[in-house]
Amino acid sequence: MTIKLKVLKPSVNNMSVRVFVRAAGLDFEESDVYGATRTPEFLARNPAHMTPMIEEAGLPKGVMWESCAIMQYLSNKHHLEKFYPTDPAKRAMVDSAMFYLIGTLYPYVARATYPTLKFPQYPGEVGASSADDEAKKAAAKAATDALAEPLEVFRSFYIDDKPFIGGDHASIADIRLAATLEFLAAIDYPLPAWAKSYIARMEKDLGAAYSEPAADVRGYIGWVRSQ
Ligand SMILES: N[C@@H](CCC(=O)N[C@@H](CS)C(=O)NCC(=O)O)C(=O)O
Repeated sequence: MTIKLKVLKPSVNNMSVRVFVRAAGLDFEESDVYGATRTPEFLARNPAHMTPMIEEAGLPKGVMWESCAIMQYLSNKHHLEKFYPTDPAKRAMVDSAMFYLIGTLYPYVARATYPTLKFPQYPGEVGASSADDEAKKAAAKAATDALAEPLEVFRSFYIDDKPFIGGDHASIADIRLAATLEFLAAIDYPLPAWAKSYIARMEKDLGAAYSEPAADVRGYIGWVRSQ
């Protein structure tokens, strides 16, 4: 059955699933929902108005969102051991890396890059408040400075002496991490050498499955920076 995937192309949350369905060779149909995520029709199916979203008749509510959960679900459903190992200990590392990314690394990435990317920031954050430009710049800088620690955790703990978090092959956690790192180009973040070679290794390993969705993210970054 063809997977119906709803996406916003400049987003790295979306890039993760877009890379994954291509790399896994799944049968999918992708549609761009730019400007449509808050329409009554979309909200009726997905009250969180979030992409990436997949639609499948077999899902309890017919749709699901959250990039990591989508990759986990599709890996389980299609027995994609290579991307999401079934061995509990190996799987635990992949899960831990993804939770750490979503819960710790990504909020820093968003606060550091969203102002430049012209994406809305989350309520309660300095960037979304009525604070002046100086306070907003200081907040973005604090988030940028905070990136070094989780990045180093990915290198030293999750990747360690292997090419990927998944070992010899890119796992869904690697897809999620590499896509996230793409946004750091927006602020000219000085990526450590390991991260540059890691992204290159991902792109080499996954080929067009990686570079095609990455081109949309990179194209958007190039466009905002040219404004
Ligand atoms: N944690 C979620 C984040 C998803 C998310 O923030 N999606 C944004 C694009 S980056 C979105 O669809 N926004 C549209 C909206 O809220 O209307 C994931 O990893 O999938």
